[in-house]
Amino acid sequence: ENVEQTYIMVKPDGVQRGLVGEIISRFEKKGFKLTGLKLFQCPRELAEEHYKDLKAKSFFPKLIEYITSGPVVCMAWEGVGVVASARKLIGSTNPLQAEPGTIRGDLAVQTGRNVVHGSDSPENGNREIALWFKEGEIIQWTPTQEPWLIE
Ligand code: DAT
Ligand code: MG
Repeated sequence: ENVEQTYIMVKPDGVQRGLVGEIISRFEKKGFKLTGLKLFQCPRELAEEHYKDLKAKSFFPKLIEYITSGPVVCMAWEGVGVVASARKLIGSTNPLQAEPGTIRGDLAVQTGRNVVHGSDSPENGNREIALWFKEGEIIQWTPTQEPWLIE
C-alpha cells in the first residue's frame, strides 16, 4: 500500500524539558516504524532551508533563533498514512488550540514553544528527511511485531 515517510523533530524546548522519551513513545506505541534517530545541533543555514516557506513571516527570525538554540532530536518514521497521522498525534500549531491527547495539547502552551515538528505532506516528508539525515543514517528493517500491526 501507500507507505510514506515523515520527518519528526523534538525541538530544543522538548529536549530541555526532558520530553524526548515521551514524544518518541507516542509514535512508537501507535505502531509506526522508526527508520532514523539522532541528537543534533542545527546550524542556522539548515534551519532557514527547513523553514524556507516561512521566510517572509514576521516571526521567521525568532523561529530560526528558537530552532538553533539547543540540540534537537531528529527522527524519520515510516508507515501507511504516517504523514497525516503524525500531524494528528502532534496536534494544532497553537498548543492552546491543540486537542487534549495530542502531544502539543498535553505538553505545551505556546506556538513559539510547541515542542515538536512534523512534515505536512509526503513530499515534504521525503524532502525534510533528505535535508536532516545523511546517507546511511536511514535504516531499513523489519520489526518482528509487524504481523500484529498490519494484516
Ligand atoms: P506546524 O509546525 O504546525 O507545521 P507551521 O508549519 O505553520 O506549523 O509553522 C512552523 C513553525 O513556525 C510552528 O511550529 C511555530 C512557528 N510559527 C507558526 N506560526 C507562528 C506564529 N503565528 N507566531 C509565531 N510562531 C509561529
Ligand atoms: Mg509546518
